Amino acid sequence: MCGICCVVSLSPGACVLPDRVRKNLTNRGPDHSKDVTRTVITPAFRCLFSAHVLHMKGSLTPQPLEDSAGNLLLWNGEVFGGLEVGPEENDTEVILQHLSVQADSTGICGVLSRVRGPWAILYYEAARHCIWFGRDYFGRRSLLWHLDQEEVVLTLTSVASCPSAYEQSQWHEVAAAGIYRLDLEDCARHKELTIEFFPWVCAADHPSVHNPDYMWEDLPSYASVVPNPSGVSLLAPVCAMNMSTSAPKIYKNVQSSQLSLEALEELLLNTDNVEKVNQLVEVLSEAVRRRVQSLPCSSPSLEQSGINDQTDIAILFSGGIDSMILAVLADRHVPAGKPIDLLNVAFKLQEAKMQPQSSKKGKKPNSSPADEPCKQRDHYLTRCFDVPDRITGRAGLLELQHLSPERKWNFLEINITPEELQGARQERISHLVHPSDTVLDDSIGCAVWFASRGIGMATATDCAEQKQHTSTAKVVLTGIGADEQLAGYSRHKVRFKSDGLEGLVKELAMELGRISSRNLGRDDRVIGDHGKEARFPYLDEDVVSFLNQLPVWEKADLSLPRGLGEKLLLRLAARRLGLGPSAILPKRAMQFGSRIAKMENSHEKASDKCKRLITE
Ligand SMILES: *[C@@H]1O[C@H](CO)[C@@H](O)[C@H](O)[C@H]1NC(C)=O
Ligand SMILES: *[C@@H]1O[C@H](CO)[C@@H](O)[C@H](O)[C@H]1NC(C)=O
Ligand SMILES: CC(=O)N[C@H]1CO[C@H](CO)[C@@H](O)[C@@H]1O
Repeated sequence: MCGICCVVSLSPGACVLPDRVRKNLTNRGPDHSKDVTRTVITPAFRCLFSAHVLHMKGSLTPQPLEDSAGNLLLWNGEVFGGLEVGPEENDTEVILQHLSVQADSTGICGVLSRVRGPWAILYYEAARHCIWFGRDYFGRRSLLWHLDQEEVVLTLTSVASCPSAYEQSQWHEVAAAGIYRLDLEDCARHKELTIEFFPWVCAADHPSVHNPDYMWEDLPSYASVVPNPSGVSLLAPVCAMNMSTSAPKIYKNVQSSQLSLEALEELLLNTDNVEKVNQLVEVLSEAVRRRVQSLPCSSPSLEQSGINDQTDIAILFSGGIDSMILAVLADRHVPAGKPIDLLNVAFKLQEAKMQPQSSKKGKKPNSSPADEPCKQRDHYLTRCFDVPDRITGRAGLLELQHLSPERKWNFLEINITPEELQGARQERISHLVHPSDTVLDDSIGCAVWFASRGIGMATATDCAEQKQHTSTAKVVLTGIGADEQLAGYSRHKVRFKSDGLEGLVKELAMELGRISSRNLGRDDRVIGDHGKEARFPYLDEDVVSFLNQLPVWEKADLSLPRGLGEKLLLRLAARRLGLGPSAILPKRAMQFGSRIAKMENSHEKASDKCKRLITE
């Protein structure tokens, strides 16, 4: 994980990175910072490249990385496949080597098409004075742009900050629809920023569906985005979605229309299902393996102090099926002696309000005056943090302990009071979430920020005592992408009821297409702020290709009851992996499961602009 940034200026004024942006960038890459500039006199342009590196593994590779020809690379990504990266090699170096030998844009697009894994890139091609920038096919890493209203200045950065009230110009996400190139000499000659667009396409002969103009709003008059003149594109790393809707007539799923484990079992008897389920388990397992084995080195200070049960891997954990499957698969691949952190966030329930002081939260066993005695097994806990995700999280923990009793599972109860939420939102989260700005972005952004920070109460295995625990894991697995691909949301059922399979499959294709702008950029900015790296196994290229090639009726059957029909194939996989009740838990969105939505104004719509995100 890194913070990368570049300021391009055709104006005589200064070419500087605002301090506020720099500060936020440094959080993402606390281990090494460096600035490099490039200046050309005629025609005049200047660029400032600023890189902030989080050291993940091997020896630290400083960025911007420069080669002998003067090419510069700022790479915020991971190569999980596609290009050979030897055990002693660094992926940043390998990417630069590949890019710097390319003679033209086809070559550059070819290299980036081959990478498997998340990335955002800034690349300065010295010989042609070109800057390339963009994000991977799904947009798993953040990249924002900003164009000055008066001066000809473009800023690109992983994370920004909220504009203050008197600033008009907004930050925008760089659309993960392709990559972009600025020919600086050409731009400087015309005193205009012409951004050439190279789209992702699904097959070599497939025309691009993206219209670049539409993705870049509010351009000042000196800037434009145009298709690249040679019609070069990048080949998408996944196959196109199977849009077939002609489900075989005999395709019936289950006798009993009851929501039960027996119903799942019955479905698993169908041999056709078994094969698909096994394939899904295999491809997901491999995706998790790549993400848990490509690891940060342990931080030297901890190594010296001899702490050896340091955790490397944490999972955003609600106890729901998506996170349970990640936990079971991580257990396969994380070395036996290593603990795994399960991050479970809860916002204080208002109806069970107790002492207002946040410092006393969670410490006093059953001290809540008016409340019924706590029914949960953790007697220390007052009911006020027993949100739905906490309850399913604990049940999930029991299932995991049963399946893998040797593993040390650190179930972290992360309890957040309204005061703490407000403070962190104002000071940090609003800046990180920006330019995402809806009520939903606020809820999820805050929930994910607190969860991934990983400070909470951990229960010892014997349940006797809880103590404060801080997760040391630099890698955070999240289950995002499962609902979008396997029809987990209630809106999918609504769409299915009104428009049948055809409506459903269109909805799924649309949602996968916009997942970067809806979720991934935001989540990357939020998690990256802790100097940690978000990894998304459900968005592994092989997993997506496997699911894309299946017809929709094999992924979900929305005529079945809730808790069974949505994400059906994943539920079957969960059962196959030995999971019990969690395999048939209905989907619950994080903002409701963690009860953060309950803390706020209940009359808001999720898509409204969130007033709380506006800073003074
Ligand atoms: C490459 O170097 C960067 C910076 O030191 C580090 O974060 C990254 O994990 C390294 N990658 C590999 C594959 O060694
Ligand atoms: C889509 O699914 C149908 C039904 O399984 C299958 O016959 C067809 O080959 C699939 N199409 C693609 C492009 O994979
Ligand atoms: C996360 C973080 O450090 N955010 C900072 C971003 O920049 C603004 C403006 O300087 C600060 O107020 C935030 O704290």
